[in-house]
Order: sequence, then C-alpha cells, then structure tokens
Amino acid sequence: MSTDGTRAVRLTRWGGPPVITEVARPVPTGEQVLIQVEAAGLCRSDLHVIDAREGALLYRTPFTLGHEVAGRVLERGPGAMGPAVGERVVVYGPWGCGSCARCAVGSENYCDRRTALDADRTGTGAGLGRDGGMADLLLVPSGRLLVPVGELAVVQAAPLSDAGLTAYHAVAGIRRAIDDDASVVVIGVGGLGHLAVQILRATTTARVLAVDVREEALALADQCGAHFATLLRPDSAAVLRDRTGGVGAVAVLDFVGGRSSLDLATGVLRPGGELVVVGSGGGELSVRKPGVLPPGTRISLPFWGTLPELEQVVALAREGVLKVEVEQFALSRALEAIEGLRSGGVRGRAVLVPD
Ligand code: FEH
Ligand code: ZN
Ligand code: ZN
Repeated sequence: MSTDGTRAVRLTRWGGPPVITEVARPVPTGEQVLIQVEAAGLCRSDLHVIDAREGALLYRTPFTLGHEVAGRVLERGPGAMGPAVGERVVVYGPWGCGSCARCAVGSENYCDRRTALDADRTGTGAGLGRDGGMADLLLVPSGRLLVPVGELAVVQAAPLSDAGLTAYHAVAGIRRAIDDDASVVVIGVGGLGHLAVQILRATTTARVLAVDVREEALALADQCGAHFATLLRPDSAAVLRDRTGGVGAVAVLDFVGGRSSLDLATGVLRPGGELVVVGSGGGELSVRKPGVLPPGTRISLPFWGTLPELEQVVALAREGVLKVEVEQFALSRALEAIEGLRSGGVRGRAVLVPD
C-alpha cells in the first residue's frame, strides 16, 4: 500500500461486482471536508445500486459505494464550516443542491433540484453516484452535512445516518395519527425496522406490533421493546387485528415493500389509517380496486430523512435511547459483508470498519 493511496469499495462498471481498490487521497477545496472514515454501514439500497443495469440509475461509474458513514474530520477546505478537525461526526447522506427552499431547511432528501442533479448525472449523495464512505477516506461537499456524535461509538453512529434517520422520518410522518390506545404495525425487523420499533417506543405511546419471516428477527423485535411480535403467516392480519382490540392499526410501517407485506398491511389497517411504504421489495398495490384498502387510507413513500431529524436521532442515541444491532466487518471483508446482506444472513445492520 503506497503512502498516499487509500482503499475504497468501488462500482467500476454497471453489472459488475464491486472491487476493493486503491484510490488517490482526496484534497478538500472550498467548503469541502475530508473525513477519516471509521465506520460505514451497508444498506439494501447498495444492493440495488450494485445490481442495477446500465442506464437504470442516473449515475456515472466508477464511484465508491457507501451512504451510511461516520468518522473524524481529517482536513477542511479553506472555506469549510461546521465541525473542526478531529471532531467525530456522522455524515448526512442525501447531498442536494444546498440552496433551494428544501435544502435551505435541511430537507436535502427532497431537494427541489434533484431532477437537475439527476440530469447532470453526478449523483445525489454519498455512494449514490458520488464517491461514498466504504473507504478509508470520504470527501464531503460541505460541513453543513456533518453532525457531531460526541463519544458515541462510531459503529453505533454510522447506521443512524441512514437506517436510523429513515426509520425516524417514517415515524415522524405518522406521529399525528397516534392517539390513545393506538397500534402501529412494523413489517420487517431488519436494519431499519428494529430501529423503528425503538423510536416508536421512545417517542410515542403506540402499541408496537412487529412482523417478520425470521424467528431471530422476532427476538430482536422483543429486545427492542415491541409489545408483540409474530411470524408472517396467512392468518397474521387476524392475529394482529386481535392485538389492536379489533379496530386495526392506525399505521403500518412496511420496511419490506413486497407483495405479502402490502397484502398484510391492507388487512390490518384501520379505516383512515396510514400506510407507510419504505421498503422497495417490488410489491404492487391497487389503490382503486374496491375493498383493497380501507376507506380513508393515506399512503406515503418517505425517503431517507432531514438534517434536523438526523440531529434528533443522534441525540436519542447519545441519550442511550437507541441501540443499533450491529454486525461488524473489516473493510477488507466488504465483499463478504455485501454477500451476507444479500443472503439475509445479517442480524441488524452490517457495518464496515477500516482495518
Ligand atoms: C438510498 C438511495 C436510493 C434509494 C434509497 C436509498 C435509501 O437507502 C436511503 O435510506
Ligand atoms: Zn440506505
Ligand atoms: Zn436543493
């Protein structure tokens, strides 16, 4: 390993496997900030990026993967703001234009200029067309995208920037629906779902009912504070509805987004309830076919989260309220970790740590 090169897990061509290769050390200019990566989480969206056919995504290869990153500020460009050199931070992953009405309030996940950014094909975030953090170093466009994490362990901090933030944003969207004796169903207790259970328990009065297809996920749901957890079966809607006192759930958070999870959601929702679809499991739902959805159902497709929400998630974690179930892998074992995620063999969130 030469002294000035560093490692990165890169997608070098569409349809090809990611490779661990040496890249030049980035030099921060202007507002940019160089991060010494200390932890980078893996996400199912990384699999979608890796498996994408040419033209499916508006990104140009090659680029480094990884949109769930924590580390230390190593070097700052001359115009950089935010955390100082040496400070430990987590990186807000949706990189918008930074100046539109949405970005101005920290909602870069909903940047008004995203279409233009897509057209420019330079990518919309860390590891999403822009060089990401499955690497030794990460160059961040601006210090505005960094949230200090204090003494929080980095393998706990990294997953907050995507799994934690996405779960928190999904819960934020249904908070108004949670009245007395409300039940919320969480479908999929993986990297995002297990944090959603904890966030619901920590920030709402909801009765939390969890569903998954894996026994070990039910144990994780219990560990995270779910009031009830069950395997997905043909009678799950009836079983869950019974746990709601017969009225149904005021909200369903579907972190799978597949045919069976959407079917279950339609069977357990209360009239006037909230269907929140986060997972991209390829499921379809007919919104107009009579009898598919209860009357008054509101459907939302939340995406990632906002900078202020990331600060709130980090605060919850620093208070000890959020505990991420992590399976740690050395950066040099990144390809093995990716295959482990693909095979469903990861408990909680897989996190790469530069070795
Ligand atoms: C990232 C990029 C594209 C689609 C979905 C995602 C999520 O993993 C972000 O949380
Ligand atoms: Zn993700
Ligand atoms: Zn913007």
